[in-house]
Amino acid sequence: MLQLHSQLLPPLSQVQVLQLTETMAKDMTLLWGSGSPPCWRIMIVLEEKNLQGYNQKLLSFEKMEHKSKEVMDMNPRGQLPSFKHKNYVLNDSYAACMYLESQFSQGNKLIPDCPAEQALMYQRMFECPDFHQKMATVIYYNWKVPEAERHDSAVKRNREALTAEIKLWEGYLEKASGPFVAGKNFSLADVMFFPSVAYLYRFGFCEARYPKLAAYYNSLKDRPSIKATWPPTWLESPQGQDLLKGI
Ligand SMILES: N[C@@H](CCC(=O)N[C@@H](CS)C(=O)NCC(=O)O)C(=O)O
Repeated sequence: MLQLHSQLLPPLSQVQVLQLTETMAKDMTLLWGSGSPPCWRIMIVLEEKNLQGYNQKLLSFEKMEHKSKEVMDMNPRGQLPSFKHKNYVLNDSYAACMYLESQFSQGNKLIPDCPAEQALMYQRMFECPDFHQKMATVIYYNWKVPEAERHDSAVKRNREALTAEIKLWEGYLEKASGPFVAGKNFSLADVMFFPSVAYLYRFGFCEARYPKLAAYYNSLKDRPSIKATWPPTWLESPQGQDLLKGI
């Protein structure tokens, strides 16, 4: 991958850097859905790496556009995000974000060099699917489980599992050495974690009960990369559902 600051070449001007990053972004295509945390992760990384100007298409889950031929051709799982750089397909948000960070040196560095910081970053980053899964199990219970198969005991168990998971993260944030989930610097761990945290609040999670989580959410929601990629459907209708009230 082209290094922007090669020692053999004179330094590039701001305008040249912008032109180069624009050219790189033109080789990228993202098919995405509004409000989807995995889609949001890739969009945050693209902003952090100054890769604006990529080809993108907003598709509707309601209209089942994630099962359209255009998506299925790129992603046989029929899921969003579907992403490619040149002809390299990276449909999984973790794969795409790690690839972008390793291939593009410009913009913000999202994996720290310090071994201790890096270890914590990877640990938190790969714990995020646990958090996300437990939240999704509660939110999508009625949608996923047919009426005849629903049980109050399962709802209770799922909510308890989510509560325990949230307590774990509240504790992590309490012990963190900085404002980010893996310490002093914004990293891929935040890229993975923040969209799921925002999803919690979108679904009626109470800010007062977990002050560290609320502070984390409120401090990051105005970060430029996050603000620029805020789900458009959430902007259109700021009031979400209250499925997580009482958690
Ligand atoms: N592991 C994938 C998960 C992607 C995913 O679950 N996408 C959801 C939207 S958030 C989707 O497309 N669901 C529709 C379906 O599975 O049919 C990633 O992290 O990118």
